[in-house]
Amino acid sequence: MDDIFEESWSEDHRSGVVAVVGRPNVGKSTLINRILGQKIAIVTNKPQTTRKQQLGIYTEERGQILFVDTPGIHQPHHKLGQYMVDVAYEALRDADVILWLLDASEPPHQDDRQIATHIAELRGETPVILVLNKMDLVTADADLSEHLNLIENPHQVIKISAAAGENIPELIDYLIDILPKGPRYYPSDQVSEVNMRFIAAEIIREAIIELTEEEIPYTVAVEVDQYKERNEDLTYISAIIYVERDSQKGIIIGKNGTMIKQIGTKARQELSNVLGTKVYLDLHVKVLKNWRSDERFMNRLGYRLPKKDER
Ligand SMILES: Nc1nc2c(ncn2[C@@H]2O[C@H](COP(=O)(O)OP(=O)(O)OP(=O)(O)O)[C@@H](O)[C@H]2O)c(=O)[nH]1
Ligand SMILES: [Mg+2]
Repeated sequence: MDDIFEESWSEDHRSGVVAVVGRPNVGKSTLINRILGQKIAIVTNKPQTTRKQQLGIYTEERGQILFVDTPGIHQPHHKLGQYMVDVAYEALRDADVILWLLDASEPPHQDDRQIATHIAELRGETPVILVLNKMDLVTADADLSEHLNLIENPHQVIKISAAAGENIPELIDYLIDILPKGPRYYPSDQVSEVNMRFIAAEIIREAIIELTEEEIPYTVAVEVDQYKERNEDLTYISAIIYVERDSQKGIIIGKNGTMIKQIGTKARQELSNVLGTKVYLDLHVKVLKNWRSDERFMNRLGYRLPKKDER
């Protein structure tokens, strides 16, 4: 019998889907990692890090919250960007609760206003919790009225710091309170749905985003082509780093291979932390001309929305 049927929960148990949305870089992935106490999504200081919807499963006595991490909503410039924004709006539509994150340390952007408009259109009866993040960077006398006025009738407003872990239990309390009564959908020890290959590819992409500049972080896709647990203490991973042009390939490899070596070292350390084994990492770089504007290439790299009848 499946584990799920062996677990029991009280009659008052709550559960449901919470879509975590906001513009790029406001801290959505940081918040979900913080709540789960585990890294399920990569985080960088550059915008547009998350590219796909990612589920984070939080379970406790009172309920189970299915957090959906989404790509930052922005003005897209190519098909990949459009895909990312579509993913976020799709998540909004399917949610029991919308958690809208703002960066309290900066005035609202045009993108925030655009999101406000979309949420107003799409929310229907869905409660919206307005979350002001990065409060650790905000002085006590700061005027946040511009943020608070972005949306009418939020169900709750809460000020947090995802990075410092401030006010997170209060946020969880709010969520448990408004979620409908429902079962535990996943076993209590499961925190995500993604497989290790995907996590490995994302960690390699994270290292590249952190070590490169300008357009490079945005033009890179990573595909793990081999993932082998050689033994209890060693994982072998081989991955292909795709870029859009020959010049970008040159930058990723670097002079005498110095950049690719740095990327390998950084990614290997993080992979080792996350997997708890030593990691042997083999990286290759290939050019897929303008893949971000080519739907076939995007599909191949896993950037595709399921068709309506596949959902
Ligand atoms: N000071 C401070 N920094 C934070 C906080 N939360 C997140 N950050 C930083 O903000 C940056 C972006 O964080 P992410 O979690 O990647 O943001 P995101 O919203 O998932 O970004 P996208 O995936 O690009 O949409 C990182 O450098 C984080 O360390 C916070 O509460 N305080
Ligand atoms: Mg993210």
